[in-house]
Amino acid sequence: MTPDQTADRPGSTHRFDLVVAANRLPVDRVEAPDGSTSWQRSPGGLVTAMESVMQGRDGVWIGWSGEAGDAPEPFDDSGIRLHPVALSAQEIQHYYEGFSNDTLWPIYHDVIVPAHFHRTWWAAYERVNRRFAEVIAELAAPGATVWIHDYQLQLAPAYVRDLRPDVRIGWFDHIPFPPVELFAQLPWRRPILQGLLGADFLGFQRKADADNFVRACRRLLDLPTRSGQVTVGIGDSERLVRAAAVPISIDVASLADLARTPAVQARAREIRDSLGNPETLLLGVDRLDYTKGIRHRLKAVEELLREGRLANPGTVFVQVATPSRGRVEAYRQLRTEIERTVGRINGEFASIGSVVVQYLHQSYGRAEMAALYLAADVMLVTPLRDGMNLVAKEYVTARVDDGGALVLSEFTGAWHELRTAYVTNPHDIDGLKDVIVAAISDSRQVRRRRMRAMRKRVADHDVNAWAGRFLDLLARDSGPADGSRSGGSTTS
Ligand code: GDG
Repeated sequence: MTPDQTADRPGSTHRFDLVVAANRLPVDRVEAPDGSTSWQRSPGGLVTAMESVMQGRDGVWIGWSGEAGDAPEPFDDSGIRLHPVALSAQEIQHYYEGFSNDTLWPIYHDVIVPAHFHRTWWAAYERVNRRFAEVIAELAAPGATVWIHDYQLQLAPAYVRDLRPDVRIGWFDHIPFPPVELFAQLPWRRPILQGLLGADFLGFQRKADADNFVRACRRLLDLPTRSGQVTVGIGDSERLVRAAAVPISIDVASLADLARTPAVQARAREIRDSLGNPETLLLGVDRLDYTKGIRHRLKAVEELLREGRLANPGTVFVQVATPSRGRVEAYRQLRTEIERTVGRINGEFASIGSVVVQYLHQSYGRAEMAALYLAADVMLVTPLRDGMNLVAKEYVTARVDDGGALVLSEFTGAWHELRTAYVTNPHDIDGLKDVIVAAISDSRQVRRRRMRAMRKRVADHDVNAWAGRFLDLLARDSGPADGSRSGGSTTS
């Protein structure tokens, strides 16, 4: 979409009933061969979910465009008003790559790699959160609903409340919320909690994440808490902040429809053909991130090959590792390590014309992803820690044939819903190997039964249900702080 399509949109004085704020806008600027540029929708269920709730509701989405420097003018895309927020090149380094991805991300994912603390990064994080809050305050209609997303914007709820006490503020955490023992390492632990407590309602992927947040408020701020709620302020300014699990999902209908198209079905067969029609096609699809357990997965496959429990020819492991955060050192190191391991495995076990590990450091379109899901006999989702993991939900949804098998780490949010997956602790390499073998060798009936149960669960809890539930919980009256009326529900 281009900015000129905003011509018939409300002018700059228009205020919106629903204001969504996320670090990124749901679009990327793409350049055509002739040098002209346009905006393209980023893939992902969040955009679809927001589209369905925003289109009927006079909504605006506030976020960074993905490029350094001045923000483009606000514009429309698929009926959603998009309002870019500017980030300088240094703010991208300090607020985004630094504080968000090299301080918070490791702390919130069990410190799988060490977190780095820099006061200059924190200053940028505060500044950018304040900038987002100012735009939110400017664009929100009286009494509007404000929905802020994720760990990059934890201070914005309190800043918005200061500027606009009339609006209702929700925040959703896409990643885990860490146990207080890890969270307490953050030099800025108190202002972060105070920032979040500006919200009326906080949504998390799992009940354990909501509980971790509430416990941190009790331990680090000394606030009165009970299950799923924190009391802030005193006297007339006393209010309840509610915290509950609202697990995110995917756009089930559109992915299942895509997987049923003849083109995608044919492409799935073509993928298998081009790999030499292996007996077993294993698949991994992840952003190249140390939280995803790609190294553990490769180690398990390597050992299975060495032990002869998997054989080449006969087995192919396709690992799509989408490029991610390549300017953060821990991600560069991980990439080097993974590529070295893939080379070693292929060096030892491949033969001319048949690699064992097909490693693809690339991004693919939705149709290609659906075809890969349909082609795979076993999907390996083995994160060491993951808020939800949408790939697991996408895989089962794409299996419109009830085929395939899902190996799923117990450290994902998805495991709390997909209980008939082949569960694994990815740190236990021997256990992971046994689970992979079981997923390959169980009878067709057993695998289909497991797959059907997971497909039903995801179909009954799609992304629209998620967005609807979040907004319902946000809209609910908190009730008096003495707890005589209950706040939001907490589910696992
Ligand atoms: C965070 C949390 C939580 C990946 N490669 C391609 C591609 N993808 C898509 C997948 C999936 C999405 O990206 C990745 O989502 P995940 O949930 O697996 O992981 P994160 O990016 O870490 O997301 C996570 C999520 O937020 C939502 O709350 O589940 O726990 O970490 O949709 O399909 N899509 C396309 N081409 C690719 O190459 N089209």
